[in-house]
Amino acid sequence: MKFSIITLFPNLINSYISESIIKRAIEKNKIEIEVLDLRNFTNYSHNQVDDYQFGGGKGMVLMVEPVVNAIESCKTKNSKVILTSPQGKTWKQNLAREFAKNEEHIIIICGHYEGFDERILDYVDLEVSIGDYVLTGGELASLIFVDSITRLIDGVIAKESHQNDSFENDLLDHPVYTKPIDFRGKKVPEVLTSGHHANIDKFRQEGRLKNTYNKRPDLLKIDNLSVSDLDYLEVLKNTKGE
Ligand code: 6GU
Repeated sequence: MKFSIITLFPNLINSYISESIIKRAIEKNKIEIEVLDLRNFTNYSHNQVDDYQFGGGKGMVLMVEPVVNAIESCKTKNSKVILTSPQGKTWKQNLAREFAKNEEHIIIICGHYEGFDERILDYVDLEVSIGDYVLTGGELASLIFVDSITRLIDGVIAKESHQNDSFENDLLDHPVYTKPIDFRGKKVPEVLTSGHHANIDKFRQEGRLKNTYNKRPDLLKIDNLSVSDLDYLEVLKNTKGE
């Protein structure tokens, strides 16, 4: 998977991708990240990339020309062009999964300033937001796209690590514990140290249901649940999630 990130702040991107799992994914050739400095693609003097909006109004607007030049410098017939914007479709785990599975080159344009010239949208496949709030720029959002897609690419992290992720199967993940077994009287549930795998599986599935019921009931989709899941949900309803 190749990512091309078009940004006014290449250092922000380079700093994040030079650490941890993303760094390792690059070293293992699972992904390639190309960082394109938008200022290198303008034909205006003083590396200008933004200007006032026609019609009046506050704030600077990203100009169409440098953005389109940057896209055209790296686009091939297999590229998907994403624009970061609070007006976009909300990024979700299922979108990350689709991109990880189907795409080979993702171009991400980091929006900035008050907005972007509307004509940029003609060169974009998908406008994406990371949530209902406004950021100063698209760099954090672009890193979120790269990160959430990369960890789903084969060989980046162990498969088992994301099969049970929150949002897989529309449930949050179950609680997990590590040593010590007793922390100030708070004990690790005994079943987890029992070695009884069927009981552990049951405990974990109930943990997923309980977490989702208590923290994100909006995610619970009855159609996706088994009969025993539904039975346990009834228990949760009767005990108010305890
Ligand atoms: Cl992708 N960009 C900006 N600038 N603000 C946002 C966003 C993106 N997603 C939510 N807010």
